[in-house]
Amino acid sequence: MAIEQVDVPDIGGEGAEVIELLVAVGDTVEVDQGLIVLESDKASMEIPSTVAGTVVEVLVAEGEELAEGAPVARIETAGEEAGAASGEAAEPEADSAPAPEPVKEPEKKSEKKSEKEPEKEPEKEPEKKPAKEAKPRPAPAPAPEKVRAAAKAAEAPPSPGADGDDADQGTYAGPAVRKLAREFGVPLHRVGGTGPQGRVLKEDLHQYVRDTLDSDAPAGGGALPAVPEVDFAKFGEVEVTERSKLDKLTAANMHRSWLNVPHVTQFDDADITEMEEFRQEMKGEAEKRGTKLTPLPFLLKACAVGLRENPRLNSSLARGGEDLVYKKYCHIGMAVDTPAGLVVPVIRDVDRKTLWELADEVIELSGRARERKLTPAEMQGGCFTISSLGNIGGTGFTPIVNTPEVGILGVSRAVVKPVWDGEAFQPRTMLPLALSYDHRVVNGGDGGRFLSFLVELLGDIRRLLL
Ligand code: CAO
Repeated sequence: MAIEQVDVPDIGGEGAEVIELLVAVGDTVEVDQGLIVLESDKASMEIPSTVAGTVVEVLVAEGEELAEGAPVARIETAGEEAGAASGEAAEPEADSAPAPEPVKEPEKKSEKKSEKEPEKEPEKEPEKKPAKEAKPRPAPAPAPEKVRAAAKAAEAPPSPGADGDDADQGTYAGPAVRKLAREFGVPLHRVGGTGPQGRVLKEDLHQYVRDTLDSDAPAGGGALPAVPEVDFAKFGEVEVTERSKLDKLTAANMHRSWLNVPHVTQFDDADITEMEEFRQEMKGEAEKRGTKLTPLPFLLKACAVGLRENPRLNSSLARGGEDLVYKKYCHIGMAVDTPAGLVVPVIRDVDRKTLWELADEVIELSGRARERKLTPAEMQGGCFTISSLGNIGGTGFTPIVNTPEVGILGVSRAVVKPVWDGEAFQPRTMLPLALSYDHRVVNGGDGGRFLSFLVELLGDIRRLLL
């Protein structure tokens, strides 16, 4: 028997909060089985087990902030323990059956915590405890205890004078939030915490700053009039559910884009009759390859060619609008509708990939998006976004630009329509497209040219080769 420790892998360089524990002490886990769910500002992701065995210790709690290398759990495996096995043989967990132990764990934790807490600088401890430090220790048990104690200490109210504000005692917040509050000069105790046990989250701080700015804005100025709270229960039965962090982040991003970006949306229909014939012909081959060729890979390809020909659509504003950054790469985001909320994984180098490669990547990324297994890095670096509601329906919608990108293509359901060819109506498969763009960067001419070009490309997909 050996005890292996599972740590947080590379999660894209930033800290993330534990929002769910997927296992408990005594559970049997397989390799790649999720142990916990982390949620950062950009994504929620499962942290998988790297070994198979029985969970003997869960080293984190919901609400803790973790970074790469932080210990997650200790797992008893069937294999031989590498290195200092003799030192660990004396440990109770290694000698006895692990399952009956968990009841005692919380007491152990708090004892160790009170012993070690006073010397710690709460704000910095969790980041300072990567697994790389903990792993080489001959007896691994004390290291995770320390980590846990440190994480708790970081989350707990600071000791008087620790951050110079005694009034913040009794306020729970993670180290990153405390740091941000200090930078803004925000008294934490005034911020209403919406996290577990009233813990102050980063979004709470953002909201506090926004509210303060709004309330300070001169009457008749740019402040948004507040929407009054309504007691809906007065009018009938209601059920109140707490929104997921992802949901709230999406809402904040949409709001920011809506308020900052002057949107224009242009519409057109692409005649995809021939493209659809080709796609249907390819269905057998797609099946043989173990993939599925939907209209989306064609749209990705057409957008890549369109962006190459209309580089303004592949740019972003920088330095507060002083500069325009033209991107020489072509990474396109695709909106994916998941049970946890809207996510936008980014397909890299679309211009250099074949339709088959794009088809595979659409399936792979949308699958992992729905399983909450995307990393933050996989949602960064987009140049343009496609939001396809083709599988859901509708005749058109006005997508919101995913700023700092300057364009987004909304795709609705293709339908067969009678189209006048100059002599008679012909049944043609028409795909409704809506291009929204940032009018600070893209003018009507750019937008019109880009959309007309897309329509041409999709109308005759041979042109994608040119
Ligand atoms: N017109 C007609 N049929 C369409 C279509 C369109 N525009 N787009 C897709 N379809 C068809 C596909 O061809 C497939 O049918 P077949 O199996 O017969 O070929 C079926 O609809 C299902 O497609 P899919 O959803 O599995 O795959 P996709 O490549 O079209 O889309 C994805 C993938 C991830 C974009 C999609 O599943 C999704 O999540 N869409 C929602 C995006 C969203 O929420 N946008 C709004 C953001 S703003 O709130």
